[in-house]
Amino acid sequence: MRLTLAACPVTVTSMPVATPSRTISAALGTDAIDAALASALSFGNGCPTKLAEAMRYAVLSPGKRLRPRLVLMANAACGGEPTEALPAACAVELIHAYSLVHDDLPAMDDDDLRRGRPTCHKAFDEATAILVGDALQARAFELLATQIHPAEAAAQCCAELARAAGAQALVGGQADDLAGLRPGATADDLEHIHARKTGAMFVVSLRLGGIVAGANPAQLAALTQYGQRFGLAFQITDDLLDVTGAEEAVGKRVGKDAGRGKLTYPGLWGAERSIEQATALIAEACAAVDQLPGDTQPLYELAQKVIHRDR
Ligand code: GRG
Repeated sequence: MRLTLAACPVTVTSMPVATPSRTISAALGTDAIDAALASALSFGNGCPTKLAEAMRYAVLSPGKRLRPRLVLMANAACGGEPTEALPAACAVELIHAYSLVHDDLPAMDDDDLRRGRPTCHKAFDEATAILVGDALQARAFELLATQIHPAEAAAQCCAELARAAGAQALVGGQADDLAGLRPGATADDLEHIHARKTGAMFVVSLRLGGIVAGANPAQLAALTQYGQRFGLAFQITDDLLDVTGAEEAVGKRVGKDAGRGKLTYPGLWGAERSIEQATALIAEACAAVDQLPGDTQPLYELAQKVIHRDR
């Protein structure tokens, strides 16, 4: 079932009015991202054929490419030249793909379906899936260090991505999520997990796009605000899709959260309030980037898609 706002009497008043503008060019859409990812995963001597095949299987499978698109859109919103941000776009998607591969392992979420296909450890084997994650992380930082210019921007991108993917963010959030929330946990407890597990990768995607464009601190702060709100709205809709989504559309097993007694936003607030909250967050996200000097239209459009998505 598609998420719908029809039942939700929310008037979004703070949404900036979209002005006709240059939209992100087709050359920087998902086809360009996939071509750059394929090129980043072409290894020469030394990489075993099976490992390279499994890395490509995990990364090039039909995901939404939200994080790399956010890198390019943030770059355009800060007046950059998005082709220069493509290595950063690839780097965040490699980290994201690694996290999905490891999350699907039996020791973690134990899933057999991802992006509409068998998970990496099912299509290959567990040891290969672990190594895929290891190698994708290393490749992500290699791309940033060697293909982002100038060197100061490369170093900042490496530091920010490392922090977002590390113990205080993605990995820490995952560890707390696996540990589970105590009975009586609140929306703040849930947000503390999701801000690290889901939100940090969205925030860093936007910031990397800005850094490559030479954004100033105020512009990076605006991108951070957009990313925090976008990330939380995305998580709320992710939880809603687990309740209402169709497995073929979502591309992964649904109904898992309730089956495991996991605390979710619809579980905490109900579906209608969850949709209202996601809608309000998206309006705030769009308002946050209102003053950026470049083309913000793609950021507005992607934010809208998050609350109307069916996958
Ligand atoms: C293993 C360190 C480690 C972390 C795993 C990614 C993750 C953390 C868990 C996956 C479970 C999950 C549903 C997380 C919430 C949101 C999320 C990251 C969804 C997947 O992202 P999408 O929808 O995926 O952007 P695609 O396939 O479109 O790229």
